Amino acid sequence: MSLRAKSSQSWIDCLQGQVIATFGRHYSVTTEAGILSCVMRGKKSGVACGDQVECRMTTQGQGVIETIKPRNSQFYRSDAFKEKIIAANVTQIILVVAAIPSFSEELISRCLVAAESENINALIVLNKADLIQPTQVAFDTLLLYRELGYTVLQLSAIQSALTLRPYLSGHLSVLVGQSGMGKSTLLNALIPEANRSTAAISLALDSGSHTTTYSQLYQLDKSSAIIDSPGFQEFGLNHIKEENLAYGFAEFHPYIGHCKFSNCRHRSEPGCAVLAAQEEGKILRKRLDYYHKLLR
Ligand SMILES: Nc1nc2c(ncn2[C@@H]2O[C@H](COP(=O)(O)OP(=O)(O)O)[C@@H](O)[C@H]2O)c(=O)[nH]1
Ligand SMILES: [Mg+2]
Ligand SMILES: [Zn+2]
Repeated sequence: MSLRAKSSQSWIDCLQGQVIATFGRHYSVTTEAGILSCVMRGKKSGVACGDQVECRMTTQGQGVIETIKPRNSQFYRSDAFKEKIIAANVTQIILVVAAIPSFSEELISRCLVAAESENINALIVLNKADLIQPTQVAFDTLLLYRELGYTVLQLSAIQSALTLRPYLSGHLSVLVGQSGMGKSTLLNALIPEANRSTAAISLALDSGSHTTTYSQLYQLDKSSAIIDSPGFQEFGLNHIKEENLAYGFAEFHPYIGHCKFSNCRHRSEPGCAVLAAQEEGKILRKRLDYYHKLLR
């Protein structure tokens, strides 16, 4: 075979695709040749739903991911041992909370820090609004996030998800939050044919069960898609470098870069613009304290 023919052959073999589901180390990739069930070259992990990849078909319906293209964003969480990528290239996280089972405020704060530090838009959905009394209480506890400028949408996924629909337009969104909050129910309301499995919550344990075991991306229309992800109960931020942590706080943004020292960590340094903003009442004491807590 001539060199020329060989190179054009490898060009034909190479397919552009997007990862739409991750099952352990197996990935579904949509390509112009249809959906391929792929593994990653060299059995490496770290492929995520939303990744743009180059892959090669090996046999009918199967392939190998050769490369992951540079990501526009990566939404990570860490546990004690390592970082776990939740989704790649998302432009928006939809943080799903509900009054029952109860949600963790700490988890919300941490998710928002992770989103902000990657420049990902964040939206809070207070689901199960049909549970009127407890939802009212939950809505009040979300006041801080509304004050910070985050939208908090109340809806009942078992009734309708229509109020959420306009916020999804033009975005690659990912549903995140604790198990049992109703992420999969919400996804089914948006895309009935998705048929995601959902599970009853345990009132005794005040928690949901991990029914969703893999992430999957669903196209809503030409320019919008949404990913359902398994729930989590902890959200570590070890993956965020100390010098980037302040970016996790949206309201700090106007002041970052205006401190006297370029490596300012906004603890007690002289000439710190962030500390000055807090003293002028432009940053809540509570948020600065929370930043310091995470810094430690
Ligand atoms: N009352 C009520 N229950 C809901 C609503 N949405 C979901 N659920 C219930 O909450 C439980 C957990 O839902 P699921 O979608 O599996 O949560 P996920 O773990 O976040 O994906 C299921 O029993 C759902 O029927 C809602 O809007 N109202
Ligand atoms: Mg689920
Ligand atoms: Zn500073």
